[in-house]
Amino acid sequence: MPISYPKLALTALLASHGFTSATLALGIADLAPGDLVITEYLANPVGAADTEAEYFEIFNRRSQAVDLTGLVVRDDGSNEFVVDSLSIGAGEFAVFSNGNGTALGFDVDFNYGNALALTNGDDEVVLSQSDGAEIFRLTYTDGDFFGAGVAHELVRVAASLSAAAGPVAGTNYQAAVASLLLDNFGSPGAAGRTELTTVPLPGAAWLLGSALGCTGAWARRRRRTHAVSDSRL
Ligand SMILES: [Ca+2]
Ligand SMILES: [Ca+2]
Ligand SMILES: [Ca+2]
Repeated sequence: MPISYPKLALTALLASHGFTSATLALGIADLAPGDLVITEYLANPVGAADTEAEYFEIFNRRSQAVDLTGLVVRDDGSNEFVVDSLSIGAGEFAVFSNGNGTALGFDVDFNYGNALALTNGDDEVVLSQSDGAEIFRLTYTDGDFFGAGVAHELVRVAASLSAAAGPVAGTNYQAAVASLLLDNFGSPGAAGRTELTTVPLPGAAWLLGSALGCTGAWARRRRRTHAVSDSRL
């Protein structure tokens, strides 16, 4: 017969044995290729400037929270920034934008300012560890393949998917259909049309992780603004 523990009692029990959210949250160095996936991008917003309304979305495939501090985000040119403080819950999304999201009506988890641009033609967004090891690579050759203002949504978060390409060069992404403001379409912070899969944990680890996950202690998300010049749009 299954044993049921009250949530707070179990959390206190775990804490008394030295388990904390910091103990169980993963760091960037713990990740394997494909553990973080870029599930959506909007390179060419309409009705708002490219310099304030571009965004991309990261999905955490792991069944544990991930502390993204130290995550390097770059392209193959001069765009690059390092995440200074942000956590992403198990099976959750984080929205990265060069603005605050108000123009198109969505919430932003990390504002990278002008440190990175999503070129409307061809571009890349690479998520990597500090030593350069790539966790995920998005490559595209047509930044508004479905028309200006239509975000590209990943079709499926397939197992071991660590690189994906936009339409023309590849078929990993499809047109978003959910409405944003100013006749833009996308699902920043939500699955939209993307079919999700996550990496399962062994039973005992899942129990500990879900008990602490209920506390919400590690689910913090902070917004940061950076000022690094780059003129590519
Ligand atoms: Ca752009
Ligand atoms: Ca770029
Ligand atoms: Ca989405």
